[in-house]
Amino acid sequence: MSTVLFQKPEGMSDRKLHYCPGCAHGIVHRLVAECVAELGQVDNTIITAPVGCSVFIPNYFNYDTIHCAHGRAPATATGIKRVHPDKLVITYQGDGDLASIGAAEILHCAARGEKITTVFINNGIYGMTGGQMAPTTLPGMKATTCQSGRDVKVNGNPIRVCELLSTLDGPVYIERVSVDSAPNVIKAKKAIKKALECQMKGLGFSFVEVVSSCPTNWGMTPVKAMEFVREKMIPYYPLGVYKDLTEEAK
Ligand SMILES: Cc1ncc(C[n+]2csc(CCOP(=O)(O)OP(=O)(O)O)c2C)c(N)n1
Ligand code: SF4
Repeated sequence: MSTVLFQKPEGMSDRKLHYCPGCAHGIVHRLVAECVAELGQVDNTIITAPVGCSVFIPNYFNYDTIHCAHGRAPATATGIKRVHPDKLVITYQGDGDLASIGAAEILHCAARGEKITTVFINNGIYGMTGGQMAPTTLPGMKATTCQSGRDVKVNGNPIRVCELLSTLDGPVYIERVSVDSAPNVIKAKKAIKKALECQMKGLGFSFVEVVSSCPTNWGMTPVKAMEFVREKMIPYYPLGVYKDLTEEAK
């Protein structure tokens, strides 16, 4: 008799992930899949694929998937959820996708309190297109479009999305997490699960930001990139719960 020590969660395909070593996307994919499976929603989930490094989401999840134009996932998900209120609808978006070209989409979706869940990958850069500055690029951080480092006087200030969305009345649950360490991976999973449960209970819009790494475009080894997440990204993007109306909304 053989013992299974490790396997992919139900709902994830056997395809090999294409992500660079040390990229957070693969970790977050797995967390989403574990939560969906534990909630018994594998056959009831629809996830949007963004334009960005996670564009191949349809290869990795066995759920129904839909490709959205860059930044437009919240609008697409709104339509899907309104037509199929019993489905678990997730948008998975990078920071170029969500906080730049899609800023208006996420803002209005959150303000409307659409009963969907957004998983937001903040890696401080445009990964897929080769490392241009994102709305989340830290002051002083280098990108191909600010090679001496982001100068806030010229390039403007970064946007803290959790703080911004938590000023709106529509969201029910907003948390910022990271996957830089094993304890934080466990916390990230709890946050994603809680966000999905919010949706299953019909409470309203739920949002989880994951402070992530892009070793390739940061020009770092995977280990150094995780240190950068801890030492630079998290102090600027503090982890924690920004809004939780789950008790009141019951
Ligand atoms: C309408 C439109 N504008 C711009 C692009 C080019 N584009 C593709 S991916 C991308 C940035 C992706 O960065 P991000 O959303 O942060 O995701 P990551 O790759 O870092 O995961 C851009 C600007 C596009 N495909 N479509
Ligand atoms: S370029 Fe960055 S975001 Fe894209 S797969 Fe590689 S490490 Fe991940």
